[in-house]
Amino acid sequence: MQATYLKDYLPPAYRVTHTELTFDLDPSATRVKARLHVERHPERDEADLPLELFGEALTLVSVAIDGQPLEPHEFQEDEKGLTITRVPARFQLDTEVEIDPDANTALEGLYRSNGMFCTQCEPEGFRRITFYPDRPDVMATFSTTVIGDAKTLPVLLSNGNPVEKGELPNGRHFVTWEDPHPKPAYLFALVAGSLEKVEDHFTTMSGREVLLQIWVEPENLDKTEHAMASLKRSMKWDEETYGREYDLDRFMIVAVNDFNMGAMENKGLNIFNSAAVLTHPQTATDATFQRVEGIVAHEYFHNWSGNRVTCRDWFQLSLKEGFTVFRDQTFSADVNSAPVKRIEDVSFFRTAQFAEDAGPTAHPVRPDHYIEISNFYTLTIYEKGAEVVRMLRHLLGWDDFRRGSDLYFERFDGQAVRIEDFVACMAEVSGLDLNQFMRWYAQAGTPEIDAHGEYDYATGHYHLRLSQRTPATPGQFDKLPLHIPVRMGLVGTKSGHDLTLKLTDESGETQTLGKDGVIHLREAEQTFVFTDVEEAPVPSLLRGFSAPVKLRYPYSREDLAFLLTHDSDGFNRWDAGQRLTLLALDDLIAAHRNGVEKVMDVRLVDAYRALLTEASDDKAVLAEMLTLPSEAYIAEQQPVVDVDAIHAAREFVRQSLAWQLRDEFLAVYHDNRSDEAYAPTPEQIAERRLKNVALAYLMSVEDEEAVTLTQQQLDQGANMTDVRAALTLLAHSDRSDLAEPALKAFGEKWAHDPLVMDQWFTIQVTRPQADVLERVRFLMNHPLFSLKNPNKVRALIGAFAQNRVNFHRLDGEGYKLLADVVIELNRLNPEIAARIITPLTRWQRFDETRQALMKAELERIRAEKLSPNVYEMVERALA
Ligand code: B3K
Ligand code: ZN
Repeated sequence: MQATYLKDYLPPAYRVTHTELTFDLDPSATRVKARLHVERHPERDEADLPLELFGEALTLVSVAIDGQPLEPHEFQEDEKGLTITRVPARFQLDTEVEIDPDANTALEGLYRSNGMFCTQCEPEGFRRITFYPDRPDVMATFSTTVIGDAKTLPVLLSNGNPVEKGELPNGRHFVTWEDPHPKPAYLFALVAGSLEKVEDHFTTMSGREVLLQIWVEPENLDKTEHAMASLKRSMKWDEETYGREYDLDRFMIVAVNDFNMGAMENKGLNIFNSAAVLTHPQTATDATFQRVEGIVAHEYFHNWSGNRVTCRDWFQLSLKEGFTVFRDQTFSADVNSAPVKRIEDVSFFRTAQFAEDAGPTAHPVRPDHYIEISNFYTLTIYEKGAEVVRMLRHLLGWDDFRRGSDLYFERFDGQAVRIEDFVACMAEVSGLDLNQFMRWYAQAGTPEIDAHGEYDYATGHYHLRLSQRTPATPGQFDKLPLHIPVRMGLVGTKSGHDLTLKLTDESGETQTLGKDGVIHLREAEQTFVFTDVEEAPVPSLLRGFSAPVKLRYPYSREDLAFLLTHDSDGFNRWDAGQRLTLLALDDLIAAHRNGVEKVMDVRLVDAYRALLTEASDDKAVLAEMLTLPSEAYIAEQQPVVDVDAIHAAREFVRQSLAWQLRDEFLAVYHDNRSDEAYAPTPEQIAERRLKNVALAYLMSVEDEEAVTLTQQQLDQGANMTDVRAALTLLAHSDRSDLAEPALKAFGEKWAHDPLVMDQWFTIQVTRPQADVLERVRFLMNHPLFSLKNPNKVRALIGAFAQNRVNFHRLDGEGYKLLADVVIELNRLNPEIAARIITPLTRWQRFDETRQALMKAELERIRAEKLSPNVYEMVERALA
């Protein structure tokens, strides 16, 4: 299969200025008429260039230029599209095609979900709707007429504003929509169905009224309040923080059950996976409430970072995704607990993105080639891309960063641009040389920094030596040093306070950075000298995770315990606790492997006791501090992953803490039970989290009182956060006498609600008990499970693949199950198949037995007739 290369980019030969579409909707035979207003591209003004239109799975009915039907010899059609050999410099192209939405299980292009028609066009789905120059640098205004059955499809939506509607013969009706903002085809959307709406309004900063609508199936009308509130908060935040105002008279969100991703930022008509928009205290957990808020914000923010200014080509995907993730992360931090948001994001990043960056599918934030672009909606493009933008913000400071962002939006409004255009704006407003910084976009792999500090009592100088190296990744062997912002402090060991940072260069020139400063690491090895350091410090480095790197510093356990209590940076306080716990876990993992008795580190118990008893005013951070590193994160630290030793060591720590701090955990549980009515406020969320973390410790040893409290919490059913926590604890304990009836009752109670049933599936297949694989197979036959629904696949199969002890069973049955599903999905939904396969691609990290088993499954998949999506993943995994 052929790869596409960034270096081969050429502007399109023709551009489309205006696109008129007419859809005559039918479940299996929808007719799409397209009239494209086409002209030669000024940059490629050569006569005789053929017109190339992409098209897949389309049945061509007719094609005409300026009203003249084309003769068969005037065009060629193949499985990739349509080529018209000779066209004028300016013309109207009319095509008509037939498509089959019901046959579309890939969920790209036009398809049906629960009887509702909907679309997903990014990145290359529009070519499954009509013949089109389906690339992001072709931007046109759209006018779309949707025709459908008036009874079954009373609601007909598309981008922009409705301009005309009416009745048609045979019980049909139509609505015409106009979108005045030029856009690439990937932002096109259409929805038709029997939907109901919730409405609200937003007055923009210049005083314009915007109509806000959330469209859902009737039974979900009571689950939209939080999304609507989140939308209004996002609109306001983007005005206040980035000066960005909304630009249409209406903004619509539609909830769809079958959706490959979380949501899609189509202009004026965002389409959401129902899991990413619907919430109700009884059906959604706090985590879901927060996720919905973040995704609603993310899609809304795309209206500027993505839609008004879009990507020239798909290699630039991180231009819109990295920046927009950074924007949504900052938004969530502003409206919730900022340190906790950062802790959550970084925990996830260091587990999942680091693993991607160290594996066979590692790629730069701007890849230079791909076989299937859908495979590049990755953690590297999104999350590492966001970290790179965050580094720019650290390097420039907020004011210059904002000026750079203003310049970017102003200069490139209505255009399709490249990553360097964004960075150039940042360089221009700040005067900073960002040439070296651009390497962050080109080099894959996680840089490793080794740090050493030395304090000289006699001179009061502190020397900090930093060295950096980026490991080789597939196709990239030699890496150059990166420009890395290291935010830091020096915490005085006597005072416990941050000391003033006076950075002094060789010529003796001193720059005062305050108590919390950013130093610029640019060389492979660099020493920073701080003067007038009044007392011996412990360095607090990479505060707030100021760069996406692995930082090693030879901290003693005493240093870490000191930072855990004294670091002024909430994130680094938490990180010190993680490091301390990891050191203890290292010893225990070694003990487990060597078959010697495990001994709990008393310093860790003391540190946890202090956390639990010293009154903390930040419950949200405390809950994070009390959470042990996940098995996946611990695995990331090991040269060869030993799943069983990791699980045993972590359980040992959990249970030791539970035994030794039983009363403290119980007290925390009782102190954080509130009977206030549910609200997704940061305060309430923190209390629930803390309470349930405490309960989880106690349940790890099946403490009698905890079992009773868990059962009570479940029976009380105050909200899904508490219910899910309790049900999970029972189901993951050995008390099957309680767990089985509880699961049964829950399953019966919620059988009508697919999003709750997703949780029910997940809870059952994430149990550590050894019978899980059989349960997965059993649940795959459950009437409510379907491989055609991506949420179900994620809830059951995706969740099982995260169940480390069971997925990595030594008989290879876990791998086999996943491979079977990949093979099936390769046919139904290649995009999901190529995502769900990921755990198998990480075979290098495991022992030889598991490596062989995983590779055998990859080989078995390779022997199938593969979609480009799965082919690319398997080839890279086995390369
Ligand atoms: N831009 C969409 C991505 C959809 C791609 C699906 N293949 C979601 C988002 O990042 O907002
Ligand atoms: Zn996005």
